[in-house]
Amino acid sequence: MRIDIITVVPHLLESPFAHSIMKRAQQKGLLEIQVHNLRDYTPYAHAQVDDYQFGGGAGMVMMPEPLVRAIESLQSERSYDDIIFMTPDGQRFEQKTANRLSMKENLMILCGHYKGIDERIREHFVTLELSIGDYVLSGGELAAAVVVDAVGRLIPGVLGDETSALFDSFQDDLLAPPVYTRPADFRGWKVPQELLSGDPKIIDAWRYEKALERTQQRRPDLLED
Ligand code: 6GU
Repeated sequence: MRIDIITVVPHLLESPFAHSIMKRAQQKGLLEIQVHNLRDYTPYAHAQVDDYQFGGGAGMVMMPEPLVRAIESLQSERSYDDIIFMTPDGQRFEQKTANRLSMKENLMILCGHYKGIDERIREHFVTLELSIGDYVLSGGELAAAVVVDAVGRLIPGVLGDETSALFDSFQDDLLAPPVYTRPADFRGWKVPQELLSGDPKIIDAWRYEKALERTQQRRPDLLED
């Protein structure tokens, strides 16, 4: 999968993909992430990319021309399955969306800044608008990093143990069960006997029961449908 990200703050997106699983995904050739500075595409003086909004009001709006130049320049190289705009008024990004996006070949992500982007870009280019939750971030970059991480780790071969994503919280509408590591007795706090039993049936049953219990306690809404 290839993901192109357009932003006015490319530095914000350096570290999130340079470590851990995202780094390994790129090294394995399973994921290519290209971050593009919107200012490289503007025809205006002083690398201007935003302007006052028509009708007045506080906050600048990202101008259409630099965005269209960036988008069309990328589109001339390959076709995109989705052009995603990160925005707090978008559809809520959930595991189901991550699963669906992980099967795509080429994704483009636009990061909004300031008051947002000119509406005509949303109408004519954007195919999917995503929010990562009901709170406002200063820009779409951190939200884009969240989406790329959640999607990237689902690409087949990215996670070392192919089955491990299957046990994630939310993957089956259940929260993950508790986990333990050595020592089996830490300060007198003991690891549940079931996990030490060595019997896969006992272990699986215990994990399922705890996942269900935890979901009932913390997120009963997940069990409703
Ligand atoms: Cl995608 N962008 C911004 N600026 N704020 C957000 C968001 C996105 N999702 C939640 N809050």
